Amino acid sequence: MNDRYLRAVRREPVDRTPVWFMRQAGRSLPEFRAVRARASLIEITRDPALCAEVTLQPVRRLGVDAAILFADITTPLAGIGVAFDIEPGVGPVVEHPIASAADVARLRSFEPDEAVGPLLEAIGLIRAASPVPLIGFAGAPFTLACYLVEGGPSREFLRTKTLMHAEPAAWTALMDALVAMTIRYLGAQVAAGAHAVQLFDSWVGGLGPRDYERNVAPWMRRLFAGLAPLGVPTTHFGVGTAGLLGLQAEAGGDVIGLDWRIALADGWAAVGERAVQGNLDPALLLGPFETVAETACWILDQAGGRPGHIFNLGHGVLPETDPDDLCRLVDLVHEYATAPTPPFVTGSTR
Ligand code: 1CP
Repeated sequence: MNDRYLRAVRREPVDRTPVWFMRQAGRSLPEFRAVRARASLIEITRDPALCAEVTLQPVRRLGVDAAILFADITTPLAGIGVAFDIEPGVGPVVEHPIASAADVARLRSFEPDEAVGPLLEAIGLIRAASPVPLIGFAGAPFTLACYLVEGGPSREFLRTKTLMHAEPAAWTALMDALVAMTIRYLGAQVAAGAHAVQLFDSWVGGLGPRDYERNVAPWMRRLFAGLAPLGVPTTHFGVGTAGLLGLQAEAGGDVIGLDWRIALADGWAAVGERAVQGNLDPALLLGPFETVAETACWILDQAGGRPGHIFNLGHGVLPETDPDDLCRLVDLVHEYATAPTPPFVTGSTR
């Protein structure tokens, strides 16, 4: 197996910088769209062979160094008794949003085999067939809470923030339930064969550092402590988190995800002795490839061949992205010389 990804996560030297893309399965791939024409996202996650197939599609086409399990962050929620649907063009919509401690008290405990049996079976199939490591994943508790409390996608997360501040007991109970669910969910993914796991805290950048430290970091700490016995590397990812990186790193994760709003060298300095993942703006892939190439080199220059850089976008692949450009980007990252260079100064160009 190509273990570049796992080596970089452990900050060991690599022959080439590993690269994979968040949301690489689905979205921009025509072969995914062909599957999606006959099966919904939820149906795919309940069909082991189909789920394995769409997970491996980008590995075959793009030549990336890791696979990410095809599922959604909302996938485990049915297992704690949350009724939701994924609406085309919208995203996850929860039938009865959580508004009180009584709503939280109605959540059930998560039984992996019952809740996501076919998905766990898919992991076994992927593990047997994949030439690269498989990354399992889950939504982080704050980001899941955003969907559960808002009832669907939101920009400001006002209900979520209000619950956090006005109903601290409900917030505590909700975080507690989501941490417990996520430890069991990721534990089952690892037992089924996932080589590493990533927590997507996609919306946590909406919080200020004080709120993060008080109302999210303790739960992330507890979550990472609960994952430690699994013995697999963990990635802690967020968007818009330039002001939170130090706190996120302190909360946990072998790898910290960086988005494009901070230069990679500055983000790396903020997280200290960790591996980092990132951080090309996915929007660049909608423009000329020259700009993608130039910016990718700028990012790789900042990593400067230091062990522990996993190349990725700063957030997910956009649906309009041309898969051929993703192939070219993978080749560029792999062909880039990774010999260590003198310390990088932000702003230098190649
Ligand atoms: O694309 C892949 O690699 C496949 C696996 C995958 C992953 C890793 C899907 C399938 N969803 C996710 C994670 C996910 N889902 C995140 C975290 C990563 C990120 O920030 O992008 C988040 C926030 C979601 C929630 C979600 N699911 C949204 C966003 C809505 C919002 O709040 O703006 C949407 C549109 C979905 C639906 C969804 N999930 C996945 C697919 C392929 C789709 C499209 C719908 C469909 O095909 O039915």
